Amino acid sequence: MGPPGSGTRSYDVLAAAYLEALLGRDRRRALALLAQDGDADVGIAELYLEVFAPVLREVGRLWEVGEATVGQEHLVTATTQLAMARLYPRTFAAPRNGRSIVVAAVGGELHELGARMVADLFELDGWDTHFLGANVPTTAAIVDIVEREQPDVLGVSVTLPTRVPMAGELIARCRQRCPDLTILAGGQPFVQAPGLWEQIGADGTAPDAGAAVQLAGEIVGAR
Ligand code: B12
Repeated sequence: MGPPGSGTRSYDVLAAAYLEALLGRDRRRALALLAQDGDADVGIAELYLEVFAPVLREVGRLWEVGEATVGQEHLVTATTQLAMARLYPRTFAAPRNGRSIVVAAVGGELHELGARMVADLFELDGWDTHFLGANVPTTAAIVDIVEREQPDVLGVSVTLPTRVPMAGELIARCRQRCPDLTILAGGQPFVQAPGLWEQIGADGTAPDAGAAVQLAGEIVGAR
């Protein structure tokens, strides 16, 4: 892993320090750590994929084994959302590439950060992004946006295995209305079960937000 910005620390060392600060409920220190190398130099994709995502997964693991409280998990989540938003002046400054994507998670799915990372890294790559967030109450609401925006790609994010069937329903409905739409499905169930994306009718999946941008670029570029 390369050093963040002009500093000498690697991203995994930064991730460990960020997590430690947050488990100590010190968000001021956590946010200062991220800014230490000068925000302008730190890679946004690297921060997302090598600091925020592993830290969120680790706090989930700690919670599962009883070593982190729900409060600590919420603090990590809330601070990371803030840290992501703080990078937005740079995230949204990339030159446009003329492509667009809608990213959403279906009703009952409260996990939002993975989907948001996907949307943000597409934005950083120059796509126009329509991020609906987690828990969009009806599939009709998502279909409606897709019909109005006519994006190149729909990204459906799922974390809870119980939400996979509803994602499949959404994909089927979008196919009826927009036959040319490229649909990617992603999130932890798709990492754990290779081939699940195909079973629910998607055109592909990717294990992380960076790989999702690459795959979508390849598919849309080949059309
Ligand atoms: C934060 C969190 C929450 C928060 C979410 C807040 C929010 N605003 O997002 C809250 C407190 C709401 C929550 C609730 C619950 N959670 Co929770 N949560 C987590 C935690 C700690 C982090 C999630 C996260 O942000 N991960 C980091 C992101 C970046 O990773 P990611 O989602 O995998 O996304 C990446 C890729 O998958 C991919 N990707 C994602 N979407 C897409 C889409 C496309 C198209 C593509 C191509 C790629 C792609 O790119 C992303 C970025 O690289 C995880 C731990 C973990 N292992 O993730 C548990 C975890 C997901 N939760 C879990 C559970 C059990 C729950 C609850 C059921 C707990 C409960 N009993 O109430 C509820 C369910 C709520 C609901 N109905 O959804 C379990 C799920 C186990 C399972 N398989 O079912 C986990 C794994 C914790 C654990 N170790 O047990 N949770």
